[in-house]
Amino acid sequence: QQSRAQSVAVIGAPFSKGQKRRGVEHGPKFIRDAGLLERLSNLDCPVHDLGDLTFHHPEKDDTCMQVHFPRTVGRANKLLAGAVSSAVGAGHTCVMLGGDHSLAIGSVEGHSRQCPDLGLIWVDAHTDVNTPATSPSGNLHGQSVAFMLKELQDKMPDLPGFSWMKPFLSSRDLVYIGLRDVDPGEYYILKTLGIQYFSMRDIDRLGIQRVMEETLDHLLARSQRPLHLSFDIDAFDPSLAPATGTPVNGGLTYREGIYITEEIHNTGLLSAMDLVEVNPLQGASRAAMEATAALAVDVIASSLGQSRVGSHVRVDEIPSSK
Ligand code: HAR
Ligand code: MN
Ligand code: MN
Ligand code: MN
Repeated sequence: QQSRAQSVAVIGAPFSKGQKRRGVEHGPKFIRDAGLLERLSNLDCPVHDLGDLTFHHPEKDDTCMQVHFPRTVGRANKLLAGAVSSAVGAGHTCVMLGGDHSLAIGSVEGHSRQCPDLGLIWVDAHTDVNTPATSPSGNLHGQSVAFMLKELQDKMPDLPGFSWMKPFLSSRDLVYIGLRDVDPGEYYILKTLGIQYFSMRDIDRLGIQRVMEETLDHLLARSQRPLHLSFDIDAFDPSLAPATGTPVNGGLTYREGIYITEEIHNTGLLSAMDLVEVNPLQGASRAAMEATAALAVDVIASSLGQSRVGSHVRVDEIPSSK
């Protein structure tokens, strides 16, 4: 286990126009209120809270090729990409608090400006790889990965709001974990591009230890490279993470989720991460909402080195009783 005392930057992205449910824009505030900064201050790395981004929404943003709010989502991601790129360029491990998962477009793009060879680990119930033409909903949070993949370039229309970016990721540089709700078009894309994925069924068969071994082997066997973790809280079972927009039964246990982040931390290569889709208004009760936010804090802290055995604050002797 490496323990570089890499500094951390936290960026809040209160944004919800990648989907239709209100409330996910409050994610950053609820994750902070659940004690994120305090928890990170217990790790051995300096933490910089860069605050929340301010998104300016265009007045008129008509649906285009069935895609909702393309200009709003495109513009927000352009802003976020710049912020993530600066944070990573300044040497920080960047933590982006969403917001909905369309924000990964900007977060991963900004990261890749500094680290063009990054590998992406997408932990989610969903693949979020619909193109505008395969999307059943028109929601951009279900299409984020399609904007990134070079192999899908000729399937992607030129949408207003997205002229600032072009695809930057190869399908071999991506691994999915936790899948259990994949649309027909998405399954076709997974298979034809040969994307590495571990569904919940695969986790049942192989166990999470083997899944992480194969995930890291797939991304790191040829060479060490920076990692981006994009963690959708709906990867967890809804009993653990009820406050999210599109819960799907049969998700990750607490221990599976934390094992994933511990293994990623232990590579010493985590360079940026997203924690998205915490929607406090979707929780049935205050307790449900707070449990989801607390889980998000655990995922982030564990990704950054909080360990289940000991912590980074070292004790060198047992104080004498005399
Ligand atoms: N696949 C569906 C769509 O494209 C639903 C995906 C959205 N839900 C998410 N993404 N939270 O991970 O609309
Ligand atoms: Mn460590
Ligand atoms: Mn998602
Ligand atoms: Mn999801």
